[in-house]
Amino acid sequence: MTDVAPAATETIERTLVLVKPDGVRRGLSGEILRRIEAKGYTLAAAHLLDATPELLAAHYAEHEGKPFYQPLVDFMLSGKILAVVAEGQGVVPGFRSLAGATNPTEAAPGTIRGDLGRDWGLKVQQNLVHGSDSDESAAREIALWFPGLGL
Ligand code: IDP
Repeated sequence: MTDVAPAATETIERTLVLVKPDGVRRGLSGEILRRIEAKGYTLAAAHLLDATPELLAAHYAEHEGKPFYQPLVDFMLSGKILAVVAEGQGVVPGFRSLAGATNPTEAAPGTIRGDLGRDWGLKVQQNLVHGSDSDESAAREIALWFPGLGL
């Protein structure tokens, strides 16, 4: 593998990864970080925290009003979350490829959700991870989960 530091002019791409409470509870945080690093991305920041209703309302604003919204918020409040900023060229789509499809039953083998997730018959997809869906979302979400970091 080539291991080349970015040129000074290269824009550093970042994404927000969340290891959701099911991932932390099941002891999968290390395995998920291992996959991010094994792919060649760099961990720029990480912290374990309890989310608040206010933080989740901002993070999931686009889903407000959907049937799974309140179960999703309740699930995200049910335990610790590991919030991570990962860096690297193409990391936004790249991490979503690593994560796999939203529904872990449909997620391809080889992906985090496909290998490690399943349907638990609950009202929300407990699918282990979140990854930002665009550079704009990443910037917004990193500011929410890492206020004051200045990234
Ligand atoms: P993503 O996490 O794959 O980007 P989004 O559509 O942004 O998926 O949905 C956010 C989260 O809401 C999902 O990761 C999942 O936990 C939950 N979710 C999404 N769609 C459904 C659904 O149809 N039923 C139950 N939960 C859902």
